[in-house]
Amino acid sequence: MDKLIITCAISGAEVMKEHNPYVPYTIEEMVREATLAYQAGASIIHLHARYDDGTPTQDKDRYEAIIKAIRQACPDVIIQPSTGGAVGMSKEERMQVTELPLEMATLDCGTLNFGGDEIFVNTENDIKYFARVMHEKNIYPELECFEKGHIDMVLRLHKKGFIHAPLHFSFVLGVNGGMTGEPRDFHFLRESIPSDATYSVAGIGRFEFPLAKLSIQNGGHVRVGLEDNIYIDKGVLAQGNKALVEKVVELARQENRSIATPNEARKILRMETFNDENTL
Ligand code: KMH
Ligand code: ZN
Repeated sequence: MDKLIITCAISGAEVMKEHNPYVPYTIEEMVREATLAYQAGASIIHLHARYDDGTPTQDKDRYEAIIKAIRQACPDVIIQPSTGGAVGMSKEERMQVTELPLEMATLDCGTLNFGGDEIFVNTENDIKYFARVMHEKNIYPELECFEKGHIDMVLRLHKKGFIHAPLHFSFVLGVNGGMTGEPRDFHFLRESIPSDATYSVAGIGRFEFPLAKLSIQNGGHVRVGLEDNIYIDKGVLAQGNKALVEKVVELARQENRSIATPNEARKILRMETFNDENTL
């Protein structure tokens, strides 16, 4: 089994300090959360930029400042900005970040309800557009799938030449409007992707750690972080992203799975051709 790649989704676009005071807004807070997560074992930092008051933004200058500051503290970490942004942003707004020289970014692979009246819109043409821009700019796409139909979309667009290998999926399970994160959901998705594809699992809320354990046991990779879950235990707030990463490292230790460094993660994900020019 490959070593375990831990992604930490440190900030998100919807979770606020009112939910957990460790959610980072300022550049200094972003660096603190990223560095502690990296030191704990995360090799990929999934990043949503915020302004100092917590407002989510896809502004490329803000991303650039955050990425440069994180890179200074953690020189080899893989930084994966979001092209999903926050619900309601236009695709042009979301794509601004890809004007930067990026090694990796998310590519959201379908539309879904996102709680209450919110809809996270990713039409087929949007996905083709995001995939084309990222391919032209040599940005490695992490294929975010919130339900099985999104995997089918990836496989169809891959066959038609819009999405290119290597295929690395992220199953984001437990969004209020997407697929839940029960073991049968995990197995269904895992069995739905090509055998040479890689995958990571992000369980939302209470699904975070049970899914992390299943993925560790089955050879998948894991995403945790305050974007997905603010609790370390039922009703107990996590004291930052570090605590969530540490809990996954302990689960991996129990399952005899060692943790990948960023460079090992690059090899496992077949990213070698993506990382030469694309780092700030
Ligand atoms: N904030 C969500 C609406 C991504 O990062 O690409 C979308 C999201 C997905 O978080
Ligand atoms: Zn995200």
